[in-house]
Amino acid sequence: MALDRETFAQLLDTIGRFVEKRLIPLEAEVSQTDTMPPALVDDMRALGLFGLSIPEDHGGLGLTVEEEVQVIIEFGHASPAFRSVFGTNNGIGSQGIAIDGTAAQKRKYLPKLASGEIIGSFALTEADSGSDAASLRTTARMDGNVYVLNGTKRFITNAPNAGLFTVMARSDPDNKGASGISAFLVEAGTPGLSLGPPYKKMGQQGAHVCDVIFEDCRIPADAVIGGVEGRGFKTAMKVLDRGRLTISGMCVGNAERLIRDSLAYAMERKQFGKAIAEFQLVQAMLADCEAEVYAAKSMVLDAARRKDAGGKVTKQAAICKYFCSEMVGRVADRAVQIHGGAGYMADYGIERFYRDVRLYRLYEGTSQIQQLIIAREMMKEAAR
Ligand code: COS
Repeated sequence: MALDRETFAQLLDTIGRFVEKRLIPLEAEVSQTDTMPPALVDDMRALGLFGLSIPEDHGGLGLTVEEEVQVIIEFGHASPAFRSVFGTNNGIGSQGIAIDGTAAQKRKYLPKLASGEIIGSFALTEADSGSDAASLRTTARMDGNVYVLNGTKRFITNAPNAGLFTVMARSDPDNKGASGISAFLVEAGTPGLSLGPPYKKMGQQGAHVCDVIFEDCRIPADAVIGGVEGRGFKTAMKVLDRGRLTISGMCVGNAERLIRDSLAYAMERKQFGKAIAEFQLVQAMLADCEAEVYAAKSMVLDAARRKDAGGKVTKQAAICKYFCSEMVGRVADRAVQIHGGAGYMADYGIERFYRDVRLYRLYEGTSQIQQLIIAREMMKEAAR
């Protein structure tokens, strides 16, 4: 543990109160306005939330993965859009640097990401390269002592607010495979970098996504993460291994919230002369939710501990992402069912969560990609 038990318990307690008192009351407003109140973002900065995972010597809290997952589960008790404000700074928007960056890159960017002075964003996906990430076509051509980027990145989370992009691009045009890809650090405002309009999404209003366009965008040679070409795909995969654990934590937190709301509703709502929670068919739905979230929480904490112990968790991270994202989808569906007509009405917030959690089965690798990774890792283990 990076923090002593008492300090970490205090942190969790502070975050729990922040979620209950500040975030939950704002859920409907943020969803309706699609805007995050700037004062709330300032409070998140003051709490250190942008630097949960960033090492202490670079200005972050330096939490272990297990601690970070516990914090994220707490955050999952509120709408996912809130976590998205600082999610990329702790995850895909900073981890490329934290894992594979040079000492100079870490010194230059991690403190600003940890404080929330800048927002980090991860640009991997393209129009024709989603699940097949290694087929990406954005190019990084060397011209004298600079790289020239050309291409369009699609559906990039937090891009509208980002100050720094981790961009995967093909630095070796003759190499169409994973080893032809490098990861670059590109600052917002660099000439040749522009943004598409924000997408209208199914859910998670308040979190913003757009395309990132590179047209003859010239960046210095030392913008390659780690200073070595050809390692960008592996950097991206390592970043995703970690990211998939924190998403799993969000799934657990969201499921806990949905169970809490569904149980409260079922114990209060009366039909046929008694609370609907007294009916065994409703109890079955509640029990299935509780059993599944217990399994999900146990597995993500186990995988996080394995990662903290230095193990490779590619398979475990994929298992967690697969199970937890599918689990919260089932829990959200049952939550609507338990709430009946009220579950379908926007006033109760349940239908909003139902839409919000749908994303978990898609981003940072679809459920089908997680299945593929799990089976591949099983075969590798068997062959050893
Ligand atoms: N950690 C470290 N290295 C990894 C790795 C990981 N988790 N996963 C793969 N690699 C390495 C492999 O070992 C291989 O290296 P060698 O050539 O030295 O052996 C290299 O990366 C290429 O890997 P692989 O051959 O497995 O690549 P594939 O093109 O077959 O695809 C999948 C791998 C499908 C797993 C990958 O494309 C993927 O995760 N797709 C989903 C992308 C995604 O999540 N997109 C969401 C966008 S971010 S919101």
